[in-house]
Amino acid sequence: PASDPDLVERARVARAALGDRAFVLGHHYQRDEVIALADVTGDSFKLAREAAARPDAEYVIFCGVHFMAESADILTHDGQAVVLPDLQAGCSMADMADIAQVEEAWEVLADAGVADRTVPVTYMNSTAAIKAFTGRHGGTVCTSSNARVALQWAFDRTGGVDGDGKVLFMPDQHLGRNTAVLQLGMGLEDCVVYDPRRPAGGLTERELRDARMILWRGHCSVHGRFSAENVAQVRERVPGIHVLVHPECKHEVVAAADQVGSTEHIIRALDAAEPGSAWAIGTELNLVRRLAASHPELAVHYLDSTVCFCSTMNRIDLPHLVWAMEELAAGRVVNRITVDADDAHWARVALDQMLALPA
Ligand code: CIZ
Ligand code: SF4
Repeated sequence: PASDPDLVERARVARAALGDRAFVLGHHYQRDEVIALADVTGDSFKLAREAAARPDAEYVIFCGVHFMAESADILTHDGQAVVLPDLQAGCSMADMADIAQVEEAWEVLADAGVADRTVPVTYMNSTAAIKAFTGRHGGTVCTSSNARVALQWAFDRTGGVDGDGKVLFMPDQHLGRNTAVLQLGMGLEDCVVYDPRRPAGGLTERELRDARMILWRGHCSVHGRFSAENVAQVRERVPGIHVLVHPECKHEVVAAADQVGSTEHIIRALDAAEPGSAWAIGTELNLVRRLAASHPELAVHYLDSTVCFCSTMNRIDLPHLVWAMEELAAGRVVNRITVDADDAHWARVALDQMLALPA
C-alpha cells in the first residue's frame, strides 16, 4: 500500500531540517518507503564503510538491524550518534550466538585440547560482543562476499587447509559449511555443528578433534527456509531458469542452485543478465521485489513464494523513521546504539583484520 501522504510530507520536512547533520543508511532488505529516504543503500559491509566515510555527520540513522548499527558505532567517531529507528529491529541469527555461550564453547574446545589450534571467524551478522571475542582470540570478521578468503586466511594461521587446524565459525552454520565445502573443497564430514543448548555442544572430544570446521548452530530465519524442492519445482515450472541464491541458504539449496552470492553479487548479476532471461532468486523479499521492478527486461521469480520478508528488518517503517528524524531535528537523540569501549576496541581489531584480508 502507498504510504500516508501526511507522513511522507513530515518525512520530507524532518529530513530537510536535519540536512547534512544526518546521514541515512538503508539496507537492501528495507521497505520501499524507507529506501526512498536513504542517502545510500547497501549490504551490511558496504553500509559500515559508508558510515565510516561520513565523519561530519552528527547523526547516522541506520535503517537496518541492531548488529549493523553496532558496527557503525564501532567504525564512527565518538562525536557521532548512530540511531536505530526501532530498537526492536534485531536479527534472529545474530541473537543465536550469545557471548556467554561462546565463552563456554571456547572452554569446551580448551578441554578437548583443540582451542590453541582453532581460529574464530565470525560473520558480520553477529553482536559486537561476538566480534570482540573474535578479535581477542586472533580471528577475523567475514561477510558473505569474502568468507572464502577469510577461511583461507584462518586455516593458513594453523597449518593450511590440509593441516590439522580448525575454525570456529559463528553464527551461521550454512555460510560456514557452504564456504568450506563448495569453495575450499572440504568434505561435509569435516564439519560438525556445535549446539549451544546441549552439554559440550552435543559433541564428543573425538568429534571435536577430528573436525576442521566447528559450525555454530545458528541460521537465518529467512534464507534458512528455502528448500531443494523449491529449486526443483521452479526448474520444472520455468525451463532454463537461472537459480541464484544467497550463501545463508542450506547446503542442499546452494548445491542445487546455478549460482551463489552475496546481496551485492545478486544485484550485479541481474544488472549484467541477458535481456529475456529468467531468474529465480533466493533472498529476502523486499530486495527481490525491487529487483523485479527495476528489471522489466528480465523474468525475475521469487524462489519460494511462501518465504517472506525479514520481520525484524521490516520493523523499521516510515512512522518509526519519521519519529526518529523529528526527534533528532528537535535536538533529542533517541535510540542511540553504543558499544562499550573495550568491546569496541576488540571488535574493531577483528573488523580491521577483515579489511586487511587479500582481495
Ligand atoms: O541476511 C542478511 O541479513 C544479510 C545478507 C546482510 C548483509 O547485508 O550482509
Ligand atoms: Fe538476520 Fe536473516 Fe534478517 Fe538478515 S535476513 S537480518 S540474517 S534474520
